[in-house]
Amino acid sequence: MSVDLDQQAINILQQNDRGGFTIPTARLYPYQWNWDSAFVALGFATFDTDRAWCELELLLEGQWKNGMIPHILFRQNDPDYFPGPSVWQTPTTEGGGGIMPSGGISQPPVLASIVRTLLQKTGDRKRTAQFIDPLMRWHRWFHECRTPNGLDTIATVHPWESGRDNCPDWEIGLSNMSIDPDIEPYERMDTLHSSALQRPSKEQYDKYLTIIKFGRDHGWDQKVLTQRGPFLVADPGLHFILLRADRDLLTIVKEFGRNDYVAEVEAWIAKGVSGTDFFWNAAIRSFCARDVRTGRFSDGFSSASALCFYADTGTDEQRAGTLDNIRRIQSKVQFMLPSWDPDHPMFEKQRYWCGPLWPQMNYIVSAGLAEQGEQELAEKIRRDLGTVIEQSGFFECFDPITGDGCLGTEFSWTAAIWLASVSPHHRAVAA
Ligand code: 9WN
Repeated sequence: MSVDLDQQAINILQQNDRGGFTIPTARLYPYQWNWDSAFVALGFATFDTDRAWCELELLLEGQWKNGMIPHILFRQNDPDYFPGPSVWQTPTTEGGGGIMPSGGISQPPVLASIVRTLLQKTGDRKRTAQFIDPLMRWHRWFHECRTPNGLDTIATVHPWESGRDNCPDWEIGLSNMSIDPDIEPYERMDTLHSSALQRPSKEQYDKYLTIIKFGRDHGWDQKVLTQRGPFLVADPGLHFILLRADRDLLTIVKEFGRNDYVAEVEAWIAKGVSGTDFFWNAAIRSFCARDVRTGRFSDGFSSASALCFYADTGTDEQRAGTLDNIRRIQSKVQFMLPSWDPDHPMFEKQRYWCGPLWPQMNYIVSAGLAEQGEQELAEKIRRDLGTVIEQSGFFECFDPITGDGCLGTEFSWTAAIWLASVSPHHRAVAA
């Protein structure tokens, strides 16, 4: 049974291959996405290490002059997706952008951590070395362009940058925003390819487009977008993922004797560790998103709240509170870990980031818990992902109560995480 699933997963990655890079799923997401590609490389690495490196190399092709690696690379125009390149209108290199049209925001920087994993798996120093400068430039961009004045942590300007698009976390920022009356009328494509009941609302889309319009009107000047844009929320997901990635980048630069970079990365790590407190919502003993301008906390436990272990940060009390919340949630759902708190009034078990469990998030949550000695919870999260995939197939995300698959089918990161971590044979097939 699972040998067949291994083969199915390999077939999915090969079918979604568009010539060296992989789309997340046909029709719904027909371009190369940033953190998707990074996770996908882990899957390719189990049967074709050259192809795994290639996925990441092509992602670097989209890097902007200012160091940002965008969330989507538009190598061609595909009418199946909205908003496409004609809406984003990002500059090309001469205007400070990249060599190809792209999104004007970034996505969670898991790349350095995955490059480190590939280095460990393949021992390929030559291919690793070419990532060092681009990774430094990207992380520096996060630390410089996404750190708001007066704050000691990064924040995000658009829910899409967090990768957790319509998580209820963003209400603290979206509820302060008004919709720009000048956004052009538009037709959504996502709700043609998948159920509208599982996707973000019309009001949320209007606000997503309002932020894009602001970026476009300001020539995608990233500092202006951070300081004056319509939305500014600090996200524990981005914070913990960047801190972990900074740690992995430090290991890489040291291993490659790049002493010129060591002090700078160490300073980023120190900033990340001290910035962790900003996210601590003592009222619910969870790391939560926080609106930077009002200081208001979000009030639910998300799967990103659990990433403090992955980032190896937080006090004993903060870690204990996080574990208590995870255990409380475990008693409420069949399959761990949902993306949003089942006790919160905005929990919806099949609506995108309002409840479903997500393979790539749970992979890093589980890895962090295992590294910090919480084997039982780590294994429960890993096994539950295997069970829902066996039960329903390679969906984008899954209902945590029934295990039903939601949204995109034949999904690349689900196939990749299956191969790299969940399949009973994952160790045997690893390169
Ligand atoms: C916007 C591709 C991406 C993921 C995100 C997920 C979803 C896009 C969308 O799909 O976002 O970036 O149009 O809904 O939320 O995490 O990278 O799989």
